[in-house]
Amino acid sequence: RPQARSTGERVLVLIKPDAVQRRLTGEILRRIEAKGYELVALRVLTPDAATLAAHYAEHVTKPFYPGVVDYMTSGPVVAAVVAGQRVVEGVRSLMGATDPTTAAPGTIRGDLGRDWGTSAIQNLVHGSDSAESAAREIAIWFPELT
Ligand code: RTP
Ligand code: MG
Repeated sequence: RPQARSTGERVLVLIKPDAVQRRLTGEILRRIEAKGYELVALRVLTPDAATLAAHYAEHVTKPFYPGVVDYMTSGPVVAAVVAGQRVVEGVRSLMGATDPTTAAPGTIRGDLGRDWGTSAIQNLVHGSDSAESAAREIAIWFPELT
């Protein structure tokens, strides 16, 4: 069967429900590929509460977490494993700041984000924030890769 070629650093990317609904999947993957990163795995699914609780373990007790669950279960997401040199930092840089209203122009969130005024920040994408987070998150979304 086909094998992922990639060696080296990997990151988990989620294209969140607002981005999928707004037909931004191609544009977001285009930016990731244009930067030179390699797509290693790709899946479309609507996350369940257990998957989100594992993924957002550091946030489950925060006041905004119920809004995150409503947001993230509102429709399908695209989950991807992306590889490349210093890809964790690189994808964070491509995404921009958490809140699209302050994310810099030129970033995914800065260029494409909208302020919906909802209970969770709807910011189009997720990218793991460290190599350790990436390994943990890839095991959640792509158990077959680990
Ligand atoms: P992500 O984990 O999704 O890549 O985003 P991030 O690191 O930039 O932000 P983080 O602090 O990890 O927050 C995770 C996600 O929770 C939602 N959020 N809402 N105050 C709020 O309403 C609030 N704060 C965070 C966002 O969807 C954020 O991406
Ligand atoms: Mg985060």
